[in-house]
Amino acid sequence: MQIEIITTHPYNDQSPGTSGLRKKVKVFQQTGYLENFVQSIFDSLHNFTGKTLVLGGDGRYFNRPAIQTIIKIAAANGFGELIIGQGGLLSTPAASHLIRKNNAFGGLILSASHNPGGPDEDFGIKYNVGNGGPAPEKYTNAFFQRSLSIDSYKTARIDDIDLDCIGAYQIDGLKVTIVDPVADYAELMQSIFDFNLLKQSIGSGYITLLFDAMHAITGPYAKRILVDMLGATPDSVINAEPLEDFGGHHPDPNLAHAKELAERMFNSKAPVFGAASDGDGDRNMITGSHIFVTPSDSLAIMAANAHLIPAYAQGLRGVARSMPTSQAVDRVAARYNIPCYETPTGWKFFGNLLDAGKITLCGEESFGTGSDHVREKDGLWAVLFWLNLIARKRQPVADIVHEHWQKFGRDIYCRHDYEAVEMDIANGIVEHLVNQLSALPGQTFGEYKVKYADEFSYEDSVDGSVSSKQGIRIGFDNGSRIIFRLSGTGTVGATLRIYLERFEADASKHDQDAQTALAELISLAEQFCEIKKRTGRTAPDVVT
Ligand code: VG1
Ligand code: CO
Repeated sequence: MQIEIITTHPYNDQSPGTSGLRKKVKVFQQTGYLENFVQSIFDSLHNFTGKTLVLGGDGRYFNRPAIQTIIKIAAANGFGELIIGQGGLLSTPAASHLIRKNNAFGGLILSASHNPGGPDEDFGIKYNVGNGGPAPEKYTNAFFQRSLSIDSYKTARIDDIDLDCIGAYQIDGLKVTIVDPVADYAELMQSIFDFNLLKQSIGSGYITLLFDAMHAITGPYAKRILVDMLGATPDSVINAEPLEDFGGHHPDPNLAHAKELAERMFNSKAPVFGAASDGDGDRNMITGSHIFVTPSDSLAIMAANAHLIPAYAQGLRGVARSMPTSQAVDRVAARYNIPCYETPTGWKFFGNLLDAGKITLCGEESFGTGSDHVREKDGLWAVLFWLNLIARKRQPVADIVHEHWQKFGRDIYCRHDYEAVEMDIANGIVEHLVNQLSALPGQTFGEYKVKYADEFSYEDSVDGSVSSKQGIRIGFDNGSRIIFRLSGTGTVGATLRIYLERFEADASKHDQDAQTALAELISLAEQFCEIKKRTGRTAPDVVT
């Protein structure tokens, strides 16, 4: 294999965010941009000669050329085998599973997740380590440092690989294996859930369902598992064909972006269960006939009922949630006397807890839930979890949710996103918030008395690493919280996320609309951060 060393110049903006490096496609198309980042990753890793790398992406625009480029750089850097999803496709959880199943050294996942795709939209790349999970911060920091001084990359002079043909090729010392992106993942799902019960419940018509793949990666997965294996009617999966631009939409599974699903779940002929997933298949939105389940509640309900699922019948070792996720799961953990961990936003912080066997389930308010079966959040897994729950409990989604609230109380919750805020304004808001923190504790605002106000800092209980500045928290005496964070996945300006939460124990008040129930906290949040005042905006761009 002929290897070339190509001279390059460093870019100064290759710092990975919450989940990998995300930029506009046009940025990635600059000379050497992708190459630099991939070489910076390989330069920061050690002892991988002859080892296996998993490679795949969510199929968005630029996926295929990027994979061909990466194959050549990986070959030149000495990997022994590349396992690639057919067509260059792999959902994020399926990639995580392939890394684990094949004892691979790591994997590169090409995705910008829920961000839009297309020539003028977003692309992304993320490195996952040998446990199948996103690279922890010590790696991502090293990648960035290396990218600032890189002056050359290595590439192999080989022809493009035919990504569409399943099979193995040998190119000198390199083996390239093109695999069915769905098969191993489907088998894993079969080992976790009660597929016979699901087949019966769907076949008998007890469960009717609608899954919106949003023209993203989960289409082929949902068709194979829900339709071919479990017998759902083919029209149960909508927007099933992956498109490079996701049909021009945001592949973001929430009521705002999964419009068709939202409409059908709230009309008179609504199916029993409805769900959607995001660009790379790691997120999930759960709905039932005339009900939307907030992700924080979904995590808590899953934890409370996990013993009904074959793989978790022995109970949970512990649970974890990201800091802005509601405290609903904490109540379940307390009731069952299992540990509950609070981590910063981003799946990379769950990896150590999962590896150490401290937790079995974990989740985030941003439509992500997962378990120790892989090291990523997993959209279809959550869908199958809920289907299995409905089949076992023989209850509609709304009843499951209401029963849960009766037992544990309801953590009324919502998130407001202000997108593409000018950087200077966003930084000004954060500074303004930080300046107030020391004076807030003890102050009373209406029925809310501030108990603590700080910037969240996390110490990993497994390796002792510390991650600071992970969001601003204002907590009140009655358990309510307001949290402010700047997004680490956007590509235009800054996105301010405001998370609001209030506990309601009284079952007669559980049916309130969240925005109404949280109105006082919402206006307090504005008083603290002044986003409307400073931007002239009147409302958030997205409310979830
Ligand atoms: C967002 C979510 C976070 C999630 C991350 C990656 O990050 O808030 O919970 O882990 O996206 O998810 P941020 O920094 O924009 O708030 V995905 O599905 O984009 O890989
Ligand atoms: Co995603």
